[in-house]
This record gives sequence, C-alpha cells and structure tokens, in this order.
Amino acid sequence: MASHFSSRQNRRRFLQSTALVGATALSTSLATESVWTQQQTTTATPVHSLPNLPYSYSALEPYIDAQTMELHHSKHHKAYVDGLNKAEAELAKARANNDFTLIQHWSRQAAFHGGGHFLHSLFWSIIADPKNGGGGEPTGILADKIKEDFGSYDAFKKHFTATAIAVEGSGWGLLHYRAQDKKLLILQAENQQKLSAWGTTPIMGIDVWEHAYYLKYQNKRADYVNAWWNVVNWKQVQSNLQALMH
Ligand code: MN3
Repeated sequence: MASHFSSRQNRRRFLQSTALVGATALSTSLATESVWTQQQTTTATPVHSLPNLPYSYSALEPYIDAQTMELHHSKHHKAYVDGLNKAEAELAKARANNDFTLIQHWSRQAAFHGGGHFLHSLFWSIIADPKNGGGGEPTGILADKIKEDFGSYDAFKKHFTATAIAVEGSGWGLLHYRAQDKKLLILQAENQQKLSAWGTTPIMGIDVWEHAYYLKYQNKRADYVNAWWNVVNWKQVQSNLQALMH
C-alpha cells in the first residue's frame, strides 16, 4: 500500500528541517524580531523550523495517542526549534558584540535544543502507522547489518528495549551508526544531548521523556516502549543507514 510520502520524500523533508538554510529563508515571524533583523546584515545564521508530520496526529493510534502526538509535536518539539534559533542568535550576537559573558549558558542551550530538534525530527520520520509501513521487522541491508552487529534481530530488539526502558530520567534510546568502523551501536541519551559517543549518527530512536507517553501509559514506560515497536518504519531506518554507508 502506498504511503502518503515516499521514504525519499521523508528523508528530504527531514534533511530540510535540520539542514542549514541561508538568510533568505528567515521566517517572517522571526525576521520581524530585531535580533534577526540585525543579523541579516551581518551573518547568515541558520533558522530552523518545525517539520510537518507525514501523517495525522491520530495515525499512530492505539500505540501512540493523538493528544500526545499533537502536544509533543506542536508544543514540545516547537519549543526546541525556538530554543535552538534563540541560542544560535545569541551566539551570533556574542560574536558581533565580542561579549562572551554568557557563552556557557548559550552553548549549553544550543546543545540541548539542537539535540531536541534533531532527535524529534528523526523520531517522527522513523515511525508510521502499520498500514503505511510501520511495524514488522527490518529487511535487506538493515536486517543483515543488525544480524552482523548484534547476532540476531531478537537480541538487538531486547538490547534496544532494555536500553530505552533504563534511561535515567528524561532521554532517548538510540540506534547509531558509526562510520569509522562501520558499526551499529545502541546508546542512551539523557535529556537531548548527553551520553553520546563521538563520530556516531542516530538512525533510529525512541523518545522516553514522560511527555512522549504519560497521557496514555502513565508510569508504565516499558508498555510504551513495547507498543512503539508496532510503528517503527524500518524502510526509513534503512534509508538513514544507507545514507551514511555511502
Ligand atoms: Mn520529546
């Protein structure tokens, strides 16, 4: 069955949402703010925007409820986009003014909100309702790579599930690809940015902040993680892997 969007379109949208864009793409609302108006004349500071979802908020029912999806996308993710734009604008302002008094604060904000924007963009792109490619098991190159690096899909799934459930506080379970030695690895992230290794790129991830599941699953994070497997879009995960392998 045809999905609303091909994986190529999903990937392009994801890349557009996370890629650096020039000053000509400044959004109207941000461009009206004085800080951005100032920057247009001095820098080409990238402006990030909230990506559209390739499905409706209710598409992932009953695994992820519509209210959670709407709040998560339109409020939480939006806050990370705004926070990242703010942090990068403040860093540009610090350079322009040669005033680095608050450099630690804005550097931390850039990492936190930048991580939030990247990971949520990834998260939306690698889930789909079961009628449009969600669920099942990986095939092709991705399946082969999982078997090579984890022994079996079952071992991988157990490892990933345990990793996600065990995140302390707010964070993520992530499958990374490390190009240096061509390995898949499973890591946690606390908040949006801590506990990563270097030189790795997440190709799949589950948000285990309470805002991602609490309305439906309350304190039962394990139930949410187990339900989430029913909506993983393996074709998109494989596309993410292939893009890094070349
Ligand atoms: Mn979240």
